[in-house]
Amino acid sequence: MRTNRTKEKLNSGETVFGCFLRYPSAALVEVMGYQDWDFIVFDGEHGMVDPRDCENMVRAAELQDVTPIVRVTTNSPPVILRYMDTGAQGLHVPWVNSRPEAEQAVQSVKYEPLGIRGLASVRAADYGQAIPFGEYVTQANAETLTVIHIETAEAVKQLPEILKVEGLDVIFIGPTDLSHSLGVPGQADHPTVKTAMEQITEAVSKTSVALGIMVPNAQAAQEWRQRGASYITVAFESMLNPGVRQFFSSVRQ
Ligand code: 3PY
Ligand code: MG
Repeated sequence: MRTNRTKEKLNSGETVFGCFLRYPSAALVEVMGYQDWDFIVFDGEHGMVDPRDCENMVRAAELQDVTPIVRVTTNSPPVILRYMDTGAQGLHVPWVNSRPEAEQAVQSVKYEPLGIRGLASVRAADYGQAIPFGEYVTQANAETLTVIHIETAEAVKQLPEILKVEGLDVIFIGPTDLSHSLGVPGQADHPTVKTAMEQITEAVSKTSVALGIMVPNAQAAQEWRQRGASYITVAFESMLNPGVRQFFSSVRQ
């Protein structure tokens, strides 16, 4: 099984950068593999990525040595299983609002004795062709990365309890859903949202769990890096848009 380079970097204190991709395209992952991302998040929540697409996108990511991570729609073990079986090395679980939900997320990613993930000769296990199951299980438990989204008012309230769960690698702030939950949809800069984010940042800083966030641009990435975030993501569209706009502002004068 491959080393999870994103997890390795995070564990050695480095900051990692990733991109959310909602389009089910292995070719696009291959192209992005030339762009120096640490990881790409294949989006099965707000994107069209189903398990079959995910498997091909994972292949492209492996080709390019980018860590393949997936975001699922729901915190459900059978749903998570289908995506993790493709060989994705990490999982984003949206809308985690309580300690039991956080436990369920970790348990869906890990095999015995850490979790309940179903075991079979799937792609993640090299189809049972490479190493004995026992060794694979140990490696998979060590290499997989569990990221949970804290993106509701309830989750912020429950965060001290959520942080007691063993096996969480990243607490991820979802600014858009958080603003929505706090009654100011889309206003990630609203004081109420900022206060909630501050609470999350402070609670996570007292633990060994990494802080992650979605940012709109490089300036916000730098700001969040200074505030202690080490798992920083952007959306594919926020990268594409400035380049295209700049092109047209130069050529259509
Ligand atoms: C949010 O902002 O709600 C997210 O989930 C970002 O990925
Ligand atoms: Mg969200």
